[in-house]
Amino acid sequence: MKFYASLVLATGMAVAAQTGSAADITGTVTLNGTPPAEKPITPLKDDPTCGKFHSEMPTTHFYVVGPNKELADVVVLLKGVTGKSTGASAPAVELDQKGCLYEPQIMAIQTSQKLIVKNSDPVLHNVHVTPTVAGNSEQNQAQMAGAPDLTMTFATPENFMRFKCDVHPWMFAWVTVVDSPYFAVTGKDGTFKITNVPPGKYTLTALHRKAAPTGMDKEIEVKEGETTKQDFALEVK
Ligand SMILES: [Cu+2]
Repeated sequence: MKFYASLVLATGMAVAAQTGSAADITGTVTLNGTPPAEKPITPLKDDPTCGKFHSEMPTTHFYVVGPNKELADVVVLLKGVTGKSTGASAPAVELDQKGCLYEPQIMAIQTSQKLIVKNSDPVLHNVHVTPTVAGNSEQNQAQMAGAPDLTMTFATPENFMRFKCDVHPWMFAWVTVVDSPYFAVTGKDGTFKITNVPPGKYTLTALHRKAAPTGMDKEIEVKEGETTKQDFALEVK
């Protein structure tokens, strides 16, 4: 009985130590300057099939900016942290094709994490992945209406790996592959939260396809059990 009690105590302490050591990184990304007007996707609106899915003229979404300059679609990650992926056991994530557009257009996954590519449209799409980093292979697969989901994984970190559709030349998505679970993508409020980061010094990078395609770096230190706050102010390019 005594032995059992001490085991429970030991386990409890181990859990407490674990939750106490790792910490979160949070912040907000804002955009300075006025972004250029988004471009109308006229070929989509004019397409006899896909055009029907859009009552208004669809546009690009290069800069998704909130009322207080909050910037969405920014991938924030710990630069150079590799070999820490938990992707093989992490839940799968989805990339959909809807209204002849990829949804979402910006996302991030871990290496070895399953990416499920869906076709929610009653039309044929052709999913064409064009990696630029050795280790990630090009993929080119037709996906009929109602066809089963495609499942993909990527082995190597890559920023903004491009997905295109060979049937609809306006369809793009950019998927960033990270070799750790330490990343987040900002939502419409511009905020991000990276959780359970082991204490240490890191370079935190904010990547935006237009404003910071190669990333804006900030040197940070994560301290045990203490939330690290780091904002980014990107500039229109
Ligand atoms: Cu398509």
